[in-house]
Amino acid sequence: MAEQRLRLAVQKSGRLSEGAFDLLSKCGLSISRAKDNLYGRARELPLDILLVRDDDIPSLVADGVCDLGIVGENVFEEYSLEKDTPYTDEFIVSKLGFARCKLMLAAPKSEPADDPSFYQGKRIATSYPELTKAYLDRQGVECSIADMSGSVEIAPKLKIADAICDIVSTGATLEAHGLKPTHTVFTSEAILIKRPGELDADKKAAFDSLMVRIDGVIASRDAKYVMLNAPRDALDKIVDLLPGAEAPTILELAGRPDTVAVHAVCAEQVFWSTLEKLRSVGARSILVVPIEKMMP
Ligand code: PRT
Ligand code: ZN
Repeated sequence: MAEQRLRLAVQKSGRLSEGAFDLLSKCGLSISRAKDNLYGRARELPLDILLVRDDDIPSLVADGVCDLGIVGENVFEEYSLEKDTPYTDEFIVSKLGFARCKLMLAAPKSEPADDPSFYQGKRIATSYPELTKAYLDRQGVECSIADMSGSVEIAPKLKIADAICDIVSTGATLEAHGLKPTHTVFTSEAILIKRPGELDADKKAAFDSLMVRIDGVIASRDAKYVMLNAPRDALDKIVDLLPGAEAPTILELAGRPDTVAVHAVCAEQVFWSTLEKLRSVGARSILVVPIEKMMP
């Protein structure tokens, strides 16, 4: 029997596709795209990519057309609420750390909207009716929803709605339309979802290999290898300052028994301010080196 290939749904073009293809590339996968741009194929693993609209990804995975999907948590959660099924735990495999954004309520700048009660009885335009209603229900606020598929930010000006609930990243779009964000309804990033249930053996092997790579890419994203020299008596302070470092390697410098070299993998970002602090407690010759791949 022919080898079964894992199927992954990815947004064809938009705010998720660059991050998704960047992730696959960092996983060492080169994807050749079919001429129609609806389909891609990885060379290094039995993995096929379906290029689709992001809104279709949750149902493609839930219905078993695809085994996996990369989608915004906001779109997935909206779908779960719409289907009235607590899909979350079963489906979400991993948060992917890109396409971060917030779904926020926003009102015209002149309105006193600091308290959620401002939205009582108001008409709110959104592409996320379920998430919006669920949030306002929790606040004990009743409102009506104008369900729009795009250009939500123009609704108040057109008098279609009093306020909106939309995705915000920099806030520039709200600003340009005379709106201000007031409350965060949902915080989102790209996630990897998987259809529940067992995969057959070929697919399972490909999935396990893909996950080792994805976990490695995520773990090494902020990770740095830090090397420095330090007076032996400042060692405790220095190790405390290294962000997210476990068990650094300490080596004695030849001919200088009072000085040691410290080598550590820092799991979190290493900022300039951290280097300044390290220097102020005696560290010298500090090197911060990127890590390309990591595997536990
Ligand atoms: O065509 P298709 O249906 O596949 O794509 P789409 O147009 O529905 O989605 P797309 O590509 O715009 O967004 C896909 C996903 O990216 C969303 O579901 C979110 O999870 C995530 N994401 C991250 C964003 C943003 N950032 C974002 N800024 N989605 C939309 N925006 C919009 C925002 O609403 C605003 O209108 O981008 C505009 C600019 O935002 P500001 O705040 O930077 O001005
Ligand atoms: Zn969409």
